[in-house]
Amino acid sequence: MMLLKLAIQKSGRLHDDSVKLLKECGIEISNNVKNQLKATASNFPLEVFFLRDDDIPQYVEDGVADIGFVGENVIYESKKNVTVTELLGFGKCRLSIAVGKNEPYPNVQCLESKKIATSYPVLLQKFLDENKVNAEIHEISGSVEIAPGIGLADAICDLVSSGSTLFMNGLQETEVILKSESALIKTPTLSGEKQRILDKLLFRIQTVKKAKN
Ligand code: PRT
Ligand code: ZN
Repeated sequence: MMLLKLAIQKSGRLHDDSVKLLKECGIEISNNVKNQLKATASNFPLEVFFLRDDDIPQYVEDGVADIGFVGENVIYESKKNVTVTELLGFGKCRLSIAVGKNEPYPNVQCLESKKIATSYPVLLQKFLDENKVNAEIHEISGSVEIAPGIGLADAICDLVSSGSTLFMNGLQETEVILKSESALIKTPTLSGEKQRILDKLLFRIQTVKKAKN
């Protein structure tokens, strides 16, 4: 029996919505998925792998997983050769630039020669290049929002959803460089048989999405 291999986040902001979407598609996977590395659906030809979200594009590019559910921010930052096949409607956020709330920000040119802290150096560099701005990118892996307050950077580029983290750190959002939500990505080469399983899954996902609109 051929199984389509799906990678989803093991734990974190996308995990519950990923499992919920499968459930809404009528796909049953065992209850206690949190402590497992993989699970097989009982009523659909699907095997689910639980991974760090950052690792999902690589696994899908390599074909270790056929498809994955992961944020567009992670997909485009990774530069992996995968196809975004369907947007999933959860995990919505934006990748934005923010500066101190009292800093003047007339336009993007005011970032010239500034230090910007981010976990998204690829997407930030692309944005700066498109706007012909030279700035110094400081790559840090977490707690980006505190960087201006401790004198590590003049600005940040980080994910925002409600905006309360920026507010609590005395920052103002000045540019949105990417709007992101979770997406289904697909490996570059999929056998005909697996593509047919994927088509069935996509049909169900589209039906679930339509019912929500
Ligand atoms: O362990 P693993 O590597 O799998 O998870 P992770 O810790 O890297 O990621 P996780 O679970 O935090 O986020 C997974 C994905 O959720 C992200 O890649 C985004 O696609 C999506 N997402 C949606 C968000 C947010 N909203 C979000 N608000 N990811 C992070 N945040 C953070 C943001 O970085 C900031 O620190 O929340 C804070 C801001 O939130 P607000 O509401 O205060 O603006
Ligand atoms: Zn991650």
